[in-house]
Amino acid sequence: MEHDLKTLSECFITDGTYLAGGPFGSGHIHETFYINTTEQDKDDYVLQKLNNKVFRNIPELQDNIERVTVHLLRKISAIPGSDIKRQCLQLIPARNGKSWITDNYGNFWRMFLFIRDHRSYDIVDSPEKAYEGGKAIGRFQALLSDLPGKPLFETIPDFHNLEKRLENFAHSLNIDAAGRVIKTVEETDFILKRSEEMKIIHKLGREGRIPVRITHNDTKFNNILFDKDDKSLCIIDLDTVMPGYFHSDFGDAIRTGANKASEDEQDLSLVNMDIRLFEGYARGYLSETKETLNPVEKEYLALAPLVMTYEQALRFLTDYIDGDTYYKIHHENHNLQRTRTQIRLLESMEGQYGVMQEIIMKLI
Ligand code: ADP
Ligand code: GN1
Ligand code: MG
Repeated sequence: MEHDLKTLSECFITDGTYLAGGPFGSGHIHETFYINTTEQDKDDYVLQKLNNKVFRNIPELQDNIERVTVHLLRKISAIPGSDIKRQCLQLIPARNGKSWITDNYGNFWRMFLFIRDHRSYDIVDSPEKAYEGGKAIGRFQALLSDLPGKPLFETIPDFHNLEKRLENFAHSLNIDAAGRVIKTVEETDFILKRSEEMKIIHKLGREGRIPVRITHNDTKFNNILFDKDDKSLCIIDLDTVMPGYFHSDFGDAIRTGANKASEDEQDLSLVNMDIRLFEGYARGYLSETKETLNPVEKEYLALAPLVMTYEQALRFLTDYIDGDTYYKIHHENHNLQRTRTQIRLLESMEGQYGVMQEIIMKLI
């Protein structure tokens, strides 16, 4: 559907005048548009049509984002020399007094300040960038550790709860809504064989051996923006900031940032985890969090990338079997392709797990 981006943009209190807008970025969830303004010296914006099938309670979601962005802004602006327009994600208020609007079709929209002169990477090519990414995630967690007020709203219940995801998977296999189960025998077998060992982090949480903290929960590498010198600038995509375990953030960034190929690479021979990128990322992350992590969190850190890659394989496979109801896809077998890539990546991590553990031991 064509959207009237000009009229929608004018529902928000922007500084510059609307010039043009078009699709932007490679996110899998929302529809994101870049809004260019006429004046050279005024800000540009990002307009998003929110996916309210994935996020069922938009007012609570936006309340979380308001609280988180205000807190980050307060802390980052106190740092001398900070560039808050580029280091803080900032919501633009709507004219209705809220931070979102609804259009005539019942769609929800919000607007952010566009972070100027940034770089974003779907694939990471150097340990230095990986280090910067790790540092950024660790710092983000530290900055949010003293968020005041009630616990954040759980925007997607049980988001990283593997037990629940495996239950849903079993249900999807039974229903076979798209008649695709027959095409996924090998992948399903791979998933089911590992289900017990992959639940470990969740079990540790339930037993109170690792604490619930405030985490980002979607630390895909392209949600970390960099500046032109490849120093990390800002973490975006704050929809899933909520209570969680540090392991999810540590692991998911490696899943995406230490893979030599893209998340949906067709040529599986190109998919593998580069141990130098893992080392760089872990070094950066631990430089910020070493003092905070408890001994059990440290002990299981090396397992986190395997668990998150497993979870992602499971999520893509479930969506394929359900008939592609969750992720945006670009071709018919996209979710199956993505599943196979994640499976190959997990095999690569399994082969290097001993070295991953040694690296973490050395760094803590
Ligand atoms: P999704 O949940 O669909 O991934 P994101 O919030 O991550 O949505 O936005 C999609 C993409 O839009 C990002 O990967 C990034 O490239 C771009 N983007 C989002 N917010 C901003 C911003 N404030 N400034 C610059 N680019 C942004
Ligand atoms: C989605 O929103 P985006 O594209 O950054 C998803 C993540 C997945 C990722 C896989 C809210 O991330 O959990 O890991 O796709 N976000 C949500 O590419 O489900
Ligand atoms: Mg994103």
